[in-house]
Amino acid sequence: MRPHRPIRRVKLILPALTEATSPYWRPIKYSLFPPLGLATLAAYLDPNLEICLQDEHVERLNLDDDSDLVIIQVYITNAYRAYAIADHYRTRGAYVVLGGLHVTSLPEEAAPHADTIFLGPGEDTFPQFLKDLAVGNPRRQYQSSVRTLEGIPPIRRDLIQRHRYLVPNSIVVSRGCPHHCTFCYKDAFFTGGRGYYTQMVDDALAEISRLPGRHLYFLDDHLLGNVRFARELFRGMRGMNRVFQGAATVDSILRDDLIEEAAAAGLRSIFVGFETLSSDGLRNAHKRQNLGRDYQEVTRRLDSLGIMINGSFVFGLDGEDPDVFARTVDWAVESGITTATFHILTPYPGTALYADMQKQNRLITDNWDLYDTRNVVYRPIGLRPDELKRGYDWAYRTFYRWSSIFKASSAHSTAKHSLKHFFYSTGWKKFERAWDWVIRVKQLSQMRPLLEAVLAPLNQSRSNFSSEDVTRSRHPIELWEPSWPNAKVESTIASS
Ligand code: B12
Ligand code: SF4
Repeated sequence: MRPHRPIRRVKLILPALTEATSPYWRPIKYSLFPPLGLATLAAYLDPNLEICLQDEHVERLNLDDDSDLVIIQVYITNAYRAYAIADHYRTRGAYVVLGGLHVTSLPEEAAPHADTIFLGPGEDTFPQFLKDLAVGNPRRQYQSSVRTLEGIPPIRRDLIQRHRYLVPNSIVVSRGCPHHCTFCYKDAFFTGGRGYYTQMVDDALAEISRLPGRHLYFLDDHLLGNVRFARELFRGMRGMNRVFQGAATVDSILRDDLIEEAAAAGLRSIFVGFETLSSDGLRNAHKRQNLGRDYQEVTRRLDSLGIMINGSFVFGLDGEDPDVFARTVDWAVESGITTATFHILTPYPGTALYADMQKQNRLITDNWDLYDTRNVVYRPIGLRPDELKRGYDWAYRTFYRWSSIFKASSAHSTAKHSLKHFFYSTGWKKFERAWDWVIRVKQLSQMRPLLEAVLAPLNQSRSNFSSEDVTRSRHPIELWEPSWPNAKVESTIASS
C-alpha cells in the first residue's frame, strides 16, 4: 500500500463514455441521468469533508485540484478515460479507487491504475474500505458479498447539479434481476452474492417522497421483478401524484394485474426487452422469460393502459439472416412501439456470451471503446460483420423516419395515444438541434415541468384512480390524457 495523506478533499468522477467524441454523440442522451451510483457512495463519506462530484458528460472536468481521495466509476466504454484520470491523480499523490461494472469484469486490467479496486455493488464494501482507510489499513481489493439495501443512508442528491439533467429524479429501488440472459452484465457483476434484491418498500417510498417535482425514472433492471415488492410499492405510490417510467420483462407484463397496478400508480412508459422475434435466438441467449410469449399481447395490453413502449432489440444472435432487420423494424412499427433501442450483440467481458465467443475464437477486438453496442466486435454466424453493421444503422434510420413514425403512431386504439406517441417519438429523435441548444444555454431544467406536464394526467383528481378503474374502463387511457400542446418535449430515454 502507498502511504497516503490525511483525507480532507474527496472527488467522485464519472468519466465520459467514449461516445463523447464519436459521431453517435447525442448530448441529450447523456444529459438525462445524474451519476446515481456515485451519489449513493458519497452518502457513506463524512459529510464534513470537502466533497465534489463531477460528471464529464455534462461539464468539463477540473483535473487541476489536490483531492486526497478520488473515486472513479468505470463503465466499459469509459475505461481508458477512467484509467488516464486515475493515473493523473495518482501522480498528484491522491489515493485513487476504482469500481463499477468494468472493474468487476476485469479487475486485473483496472488494478494497476488504482490504489484500491472494488468488485460488485459498493454498499457493503465502500463503508468497510473507509473504516480501513481511516486506520491506515485499506486493502488492494474489495469484493462485495453482503447484498442488502436495508438501512443504506439517503443518497447524497445534494451533490448532483440538478439543473444539468433532464431527469434528475432517477431512482433505483432494487439491484440486479431474477433472470440470467447470457449477454447481460448481471451475473458477472453480482458474482459472490445475491443477484437480485430490493429495498424495503417503506424506504423506497420515503426516497420517492424526498424527490421534488412529479416525474420519476426508475433505473431498475426489472421494476416488476419481485411481485410482492412491486405491488406494495405501487399501492404506496397511489395518491403521491407521480408520473414515472421504468423497465420490465415481457413475461412480467403478461403475468397478472401488476401492470395495471403500475399504471394506477403513474407508470406512463416502459422499456421492454423484446430482444428478438426468433425463438432460437431467445433460447440461445437463455432469455427463457420471453420464450413462447405473445409479443402482440404485450403491446395490446400496454396500449390499453396508455403506457408507451420503448422496445429493446438485439441484432446479431447466431443464425440470424439478413432479413432480420426488416422483420424486426416492420414488427415494431406495425405494433406501435413508441421508441426503439437497437443493439448490435456485444459480448461484455465476464458474461457467459463472452466466454463462449472466446472459446470459439470469434472475438475480433478488445478495444473496449468499440463495445458500445453500435459496433461489431465478434464474428457473427449467418451475417457478415459489415452486413450486421449496415443492417443496424438501417434499422435506426428506418424506424425513425417520418413515415414510420406516422405509421407506428396510428397503431393505437385511441387518437390521443396516437398523438402522444407521435410527439414522444419525434421529441426524442427529431429535435436534436433544439436539445443541443437548450443544453448549451443551460436551460434543460426549464424543460422539466413540460416533461412532467406531458406525462401527467389531464385531470389532477384522476391520479388517485384505482386499478379496478383501469380494468373496468374500455379505454383506460381516457383516465389520464395528457395536455397535447406540451407533448413535444417529452423524452423517451432508453434506460440503456
Ligand atoms: C443510467 C444508465 C445509463 C446512462 C449512464 C450515465 C449515468 N449517469 O449513469 C446512459 C443513458 C448514458 C447509458 C448509456 C448506455 N448504457 Co446504460 N445504463 C444505465 C442504468 C439503467 C442505470 C445505472 C445506474 O445508475 N445504476 C444504479 C446505481 C446505484 O448503480 P451503479 O451505477 O452500478 O453503481 C453501483 C456499483 O456499480 C458500484 N460502483 C460504481 N462505481 C463505483 C466506484 C467505486 C470506487 C466503488 C467502491 C463502487 C462503485 O457502487 C454503486 C452502488 O452499488 C444501467 C442499468 C442498471 N440498473 O444499473 C444501464 C447499463 C449500465 N447500461 C448499459 C448499456 C449497454 C448502455 C449503452 C451501451 C446502451 C446503448 N447502446 O446506448 C449506453 C452506453 C454505455 C457505454 N458506452 O458503456 C448496460 C451495461 C453493460 C455493461 N456490461 O457495461 C447496463 C448495465 C444495462 C443492462 N442491463 O445491460 N446508460
Ligand atoms: S432480463 Fe434484462 S436485466 Fe435481466 S438478466 Fe435478462 S437482460 Fe439482464
